[in-house]
Amino acid sequence: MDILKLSKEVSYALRHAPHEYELELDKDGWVEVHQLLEALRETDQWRNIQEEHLFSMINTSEKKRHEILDGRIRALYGHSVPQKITKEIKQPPDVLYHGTARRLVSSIKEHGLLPKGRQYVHLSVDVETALQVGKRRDEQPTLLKINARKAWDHGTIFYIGNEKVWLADAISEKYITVC
Ligand code: HQG
Repeated sequence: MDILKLSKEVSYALRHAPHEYELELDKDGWVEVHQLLEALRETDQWRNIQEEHLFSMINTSEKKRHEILDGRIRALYGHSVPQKITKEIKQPPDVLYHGTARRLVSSIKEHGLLPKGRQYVHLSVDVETALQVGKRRDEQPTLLKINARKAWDHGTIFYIGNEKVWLADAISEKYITVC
């Protein structure tokens, strides 16, 4: 079982394309584990997939992308489905980071951080994680420092994705410093 490939397909199904799998996410992004398993088993590649493979996908991943609770599974962040996934509002750490491509910085300085193709802007709790995110788009990514304390105090809503990933609807350029 190729667990990395499985994780990518589960992310695709639960973040972007549940309808391709005849799945319906509830408002918090959950689906029944057995429904996901049945949908995956329809392809040859995942014919023998069991719940234990989903557990090992979650337990061996360096990022906490998915969670299973009471027979249901969901992606914790990254959604692009049309129906808005509700996330828990929470006061963020005072400082958050975002890693991005050098070519995007001038637009971000002008318009702030926008969710683009996803439902939320994604922010990292530490520099290393933010740079890893940015490296997906640029081998020498730019690090942005977010004054999350000030943004929160001034009314920006933040949501928790997992312990390392925070979400926001948008971040005004007023709270962003280019490092
Ligand atoms: C950029 C992965 C121009 C933004 C990662 C980013 C993360 C702007 C891109 C998670 C902009 C959106 C999300 C503006 C934002 N003008 N560009 N005003 N505002 N952008 O992929 O944060 O590994 O949707 O800087 O690790 O890169 O899949 O967001 O470059 O946690 O679990 O628009 O996805 O997680 O790109 O990544 P994305 P992201 P996984």
